Amino acid sequence: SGYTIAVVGATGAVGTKMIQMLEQAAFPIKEVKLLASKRSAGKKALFNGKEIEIQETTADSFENVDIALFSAGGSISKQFAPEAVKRGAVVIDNTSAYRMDTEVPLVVPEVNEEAIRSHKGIIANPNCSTIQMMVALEPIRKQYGLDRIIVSTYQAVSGAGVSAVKEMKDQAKNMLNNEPFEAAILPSGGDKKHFPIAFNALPQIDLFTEDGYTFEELKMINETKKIMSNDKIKISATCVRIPVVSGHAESVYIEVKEDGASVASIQDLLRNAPGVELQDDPANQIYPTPLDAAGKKETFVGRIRKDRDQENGYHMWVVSDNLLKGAAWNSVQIAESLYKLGLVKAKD
Ligand code: A2P
Ligand code: 11C
Repeated sequence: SGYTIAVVGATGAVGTKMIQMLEQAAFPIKEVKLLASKRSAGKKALFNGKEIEIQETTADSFENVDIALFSAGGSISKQFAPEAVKRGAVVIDNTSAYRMDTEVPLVVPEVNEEAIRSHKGIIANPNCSTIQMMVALEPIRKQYGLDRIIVSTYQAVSGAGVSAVKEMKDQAKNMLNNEPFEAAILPSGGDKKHFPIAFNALPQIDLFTEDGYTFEELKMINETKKIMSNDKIKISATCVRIPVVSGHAESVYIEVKEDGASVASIQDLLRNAPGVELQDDPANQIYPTPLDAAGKKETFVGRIRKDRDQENGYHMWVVSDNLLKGAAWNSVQIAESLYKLGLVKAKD
């Protein structure tokens, strides 16, 4: 007995990690269905050492499924999430398709687990760069309140999928060998121009909107307000892609509302916060890096400093594996919360 779980996008950068994270989930699993496009049908993947055949995603794939984890792009979620819900599954969607829908809870379990109680079939997993910032800032918000957030990101290429990582590695190899290289994916598959990411930094993630912000930046802004249930937080973001495979890093500046904060008190809060590991000892060169964070589920925080001019201003450096806490692990944690709160009964 246990849940029947579907993974949609099981061959992708996030989907393959979802399979690994499900192996560590704190709920009983009866069966895992691995779904992708027709191109992958018949390929095999391992779950707990057992080979499972990947199937093409169709509406009927969701018969008897209890929980469906989606990470195959927004249009696939739009097409199939309602089909899964119609068949009685709870959908945990890792795309941006439903995040700002007022009917859909947007959840980081360390921050707003209780929001899943109001789900109507779909629960949204926030954008990776938003999630790790929420994990780091919620303990500070709870204690001192937050007036303003200014964040600049240094985002890994795996956030753009398996093919973008391959393109970066090919570019790097060719550049080192003085051979011609191609750029066809980044900064955004949907935009007109493409630039190399190897040995570069691209100040564009996703497409530009009318006012000069990218969609990735607007995701960080709008999702933060929704997750923290506070439209009044002042927040601005600059999102940059750097040639790292996995692990998003963020320089985060905050202004707290209440008096009494200090570097030491913020360090104490984060030392005891769920999902956070404090790595903050500059004298011994201890601070988080993407290479260290890759493969781990925690959000790492270091370089906590007081602003030199602004009385209530603090700076910090926040790093987490974008494919784990930023995506697959947060999705599986939401499934754990559904189980823990008794919100999904296995169908048989
Ligand atoms: P496939 O490998 O069969 O194309 P990434 O985010 O790494 O680019 O991965 C995208 C994921 O979305 C892959 O698992 C991919 O499967 C899946 N996908 C793409 N198109 C479809 C589709 N039409 N139906 C279901 N899954 C899809
Ligand atoms: C990136 N944050 O690093 C993006 C990937 O809304 O789920 C995730 C996009 C999303 O490129």
